[in-house]
Amino acid sequence: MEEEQVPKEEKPQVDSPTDDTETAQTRILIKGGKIVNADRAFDSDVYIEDGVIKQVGENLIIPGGARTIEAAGKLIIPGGIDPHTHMELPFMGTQAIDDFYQGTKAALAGGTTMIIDHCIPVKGESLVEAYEKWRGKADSKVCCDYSLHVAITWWSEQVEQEIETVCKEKGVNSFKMFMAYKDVMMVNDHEFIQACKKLKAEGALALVHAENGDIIAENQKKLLAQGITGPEGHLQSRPEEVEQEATNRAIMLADQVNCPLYIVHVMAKSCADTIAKARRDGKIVFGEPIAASLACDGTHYCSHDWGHAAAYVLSPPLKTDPSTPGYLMKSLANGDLHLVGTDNCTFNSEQKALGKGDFTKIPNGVNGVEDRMSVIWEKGVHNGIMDACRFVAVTSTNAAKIFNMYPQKGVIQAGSDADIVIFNPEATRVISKDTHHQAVDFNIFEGMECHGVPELVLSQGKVVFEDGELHVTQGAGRFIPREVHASEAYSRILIRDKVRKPFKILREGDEGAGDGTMNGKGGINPMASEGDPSFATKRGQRDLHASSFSLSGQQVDDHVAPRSGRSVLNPPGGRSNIFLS
Ligand code: URQ
Ligand code: ZN
Ligand code: ZN
Repeated sequence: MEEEQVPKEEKPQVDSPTDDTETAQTRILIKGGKIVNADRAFDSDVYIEDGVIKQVGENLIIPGGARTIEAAGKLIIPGGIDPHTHMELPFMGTQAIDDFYQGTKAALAGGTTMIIDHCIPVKGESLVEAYEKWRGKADSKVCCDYSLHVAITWWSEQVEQEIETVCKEKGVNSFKMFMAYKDVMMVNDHEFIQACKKLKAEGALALVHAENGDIIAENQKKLLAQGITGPEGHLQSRPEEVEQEATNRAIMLADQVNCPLYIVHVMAKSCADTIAKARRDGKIVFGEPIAASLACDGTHYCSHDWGHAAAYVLSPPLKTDPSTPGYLMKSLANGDLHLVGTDNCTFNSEQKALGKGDFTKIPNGVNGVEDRMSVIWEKGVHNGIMDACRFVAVTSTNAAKIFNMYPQKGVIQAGSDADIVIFNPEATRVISKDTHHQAVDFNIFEGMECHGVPELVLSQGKVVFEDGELHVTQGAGRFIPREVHASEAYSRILIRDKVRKPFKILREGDEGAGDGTMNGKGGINPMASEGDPSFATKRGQRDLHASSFSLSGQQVDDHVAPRSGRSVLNPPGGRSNIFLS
């Protein structure tokens, strides 16, 4: 990895440090701060060596030569993990302007020390070849650690086989499907189901962009035909129910094949509620709002300044209901939603102008990767919706757990990577395109004053941001491989495999009919009433819990000869109430 060619205006990074500088760089003691992990906050010091947290505690005994950083009054938090970015994505006839270098540099400046980006094969393209291509783009540019979701934009036996290869050989455990972008990235329900079946078989997580791509295409045609060509057309082509229907459909389909599901960029109140209800029903689904949906609304699309309105175009669109950001933030705080992404996919004003006269050609995407941490602190913690521990959970720890990188990532503890932010909760900063480190010439949070400022950032144990200055090295970031079967998603899935069994009704003439059991072939018929001969019990014995009949007198299944050795599968919902062993 070559040293970064630092443009003149930037402070030269530490070049060829002498021995003691090298030691100071690799040995760091952070003193006097308050460590905030997802589970608790406590006063303690942190000792770091060679990129790893070696000790957490007070009065630490450490080797000589360490640099001491005083952090009294500051919070020591795990580096942010942004689970949803698209650096230099080729999209809608152009390419996202923030590449893997500038995008990760900006991430570090904002306190995010890892991104999970997307490898998106075009339809018909090999997933493995696309993966290698994306690695080739990113590895030499990233300034912080990263990983990749791989998109499934088409379906075939080859795709099915390559999913296995990507899981087993490329360190990827998360795959994205789009229900929108018809004819470009969209998969239909059959393809979505097949993909979920395969992902479940491999122990991987299905991510979904949930919008109904077919009705969007219809709406786009209708609106253009009516002469509505501005960014307000984007908003009207994708009303909230277009997102909510697809959210519900994706949850149902994935659950039917017992595949864990992750809904990206949750933009609507009704979608947060749909996810919450699904989880209450026992489904394994995670919801990811983004910084944009937690801090902005869709009134911008009606701006008379075309460029301003177009800058907010992303899909699903921001909602015009001004209570949406607060509602989503409360859903995030209470656990209905789980972690914050940004969907950082930036296009400059002249790129957005590709859609002048036709809103369907406005490249979709906004910024967020640099400002996410401060925006969530301001809108979530500073105004009392969540506490600091929940902030760490939703900006770092939950991503580490869901994508199977915990505790290497997402926590301040011995043995974890030294991706650490010294965070000043009382400091403020005003967000602006004029001061941000991103390449894009617009910032959707322009002018927003935020409490909660990263003052110093460590990436792999090296100081990469301090006193407002970046000291990054292009290509220093690593690709972080992720094993399948993340327990956050799969611990229950595997149990459900055992419990969720279909039942079979045996009818007159069927083999085993009339003996009251399901002939060992099916679960107990939950619809059978006590008088029904198929009111089965296991091995012909009475299920004292299944009905109120007493032990004395004629019994509903006296005609059933006691049987031994026959086991029946459990009824839907598990083996509760089965008295029998
Ligand atoms: O859909 C996505 O997540 C990508 C293509 C970014 N653009 C967007 O509008 N969300
Ligand atoms: Zn999307
Ligand atoms: Zn995205």
